[in-house]
Amino acid sequence: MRIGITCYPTYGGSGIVATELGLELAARGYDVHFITYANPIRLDTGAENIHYHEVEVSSYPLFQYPPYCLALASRMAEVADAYELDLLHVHYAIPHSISALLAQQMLAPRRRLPFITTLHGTDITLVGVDPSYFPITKFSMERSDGITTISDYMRGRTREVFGISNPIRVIRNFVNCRLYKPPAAPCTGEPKLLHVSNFRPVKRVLDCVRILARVRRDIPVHLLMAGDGPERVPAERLARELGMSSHVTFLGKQDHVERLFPQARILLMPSELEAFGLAALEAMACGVIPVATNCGGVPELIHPGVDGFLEPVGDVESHSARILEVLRDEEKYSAMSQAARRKAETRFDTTKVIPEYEAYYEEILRG
Ligand code: GMT
Repeated sequence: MRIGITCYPTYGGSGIVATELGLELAARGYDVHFITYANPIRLDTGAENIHYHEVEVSSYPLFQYPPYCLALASRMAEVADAYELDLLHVHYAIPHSISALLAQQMLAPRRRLPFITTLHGTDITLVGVDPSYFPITKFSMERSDGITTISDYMRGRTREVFGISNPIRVIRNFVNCRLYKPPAAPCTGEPKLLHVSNFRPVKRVLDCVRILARVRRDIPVHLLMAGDGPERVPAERLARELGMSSHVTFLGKQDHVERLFPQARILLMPSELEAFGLAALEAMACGVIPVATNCGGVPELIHPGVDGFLEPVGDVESHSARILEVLRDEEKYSAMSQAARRKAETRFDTTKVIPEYEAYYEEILRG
């Protein structure tokens, strides 16, 4: 099967899922064509059946906003034609879904080119509901040949907010448990807390610094902050104000987070909303206990008190209390860490989830 994949190639959960999916499919013998504006991170294998087609958006003085959506549609149609793609799979609805629809229509006189839209989170919960994007997002979903979401929560929100009646398949995010694994030897030194995100306001990055300050009143810990985005400077400022600067390291964007997770004891995910919470799953695969918020699709991943914690959004005290609880009780830590790894392996490993995508592709191709 020949598949065209489009995503945001920069740092972010949807791009990571799309790239890892492409790599896994290629490893299973599919011909995978990434059609994106930059080479997706983590796409560094050099495998023969992985192709990358850059979308170039030329500018012109008349264009205050260069029409990326149109350049993408043209490139999709061109690549689909030249490489005889069987289907397009776009990640994050806006604007990828509408570009796929245009590409499909361009090819329609000659042949069928179905496309699947995978909804990841803010494309529905934040950006898609903005009045300027709502009608086109709804339209593109209604015209998709298949829709998948990454959690039951996302399926419910999509139906509720957009009122679409198309079937929506839930295919959860996944992790490669051979790559993401616990450290060979136990971590030494000050226990490390880790936060991984795009530092957008929805991630509540400042809460991580507040949690660090609270936990350090009882136990010496160090905070690693991986990623970058609009909340980084405010977080650095808050760390200075709270006297925490020497206890936090801002690592910036990281290409190989699988090397980072095993250094940590706890993952902090204090988000306002998460449609799934991929970083929590990656942490669990490495035996790192996630202390997350009880929001969106996260309860579908974390069983509180068993393989992680779910606390109220913004409740720094309760997040800190949970961290102290497990860092003070090695037996409890170890039991939860093993349970986290076990869940990642038994429910969310690539070997379990990728076949769901393969079966879905077959269904869509059969029409
Ligand atoms: O978290 C973000 O803002 C980035 C966004 C993305 O599309 O890159 O992440 C969403 O997709 C991830 C992968 O499916 C999910 O694990 C995240 O929970 C989801 N983020 C939100 O819903 C805020």
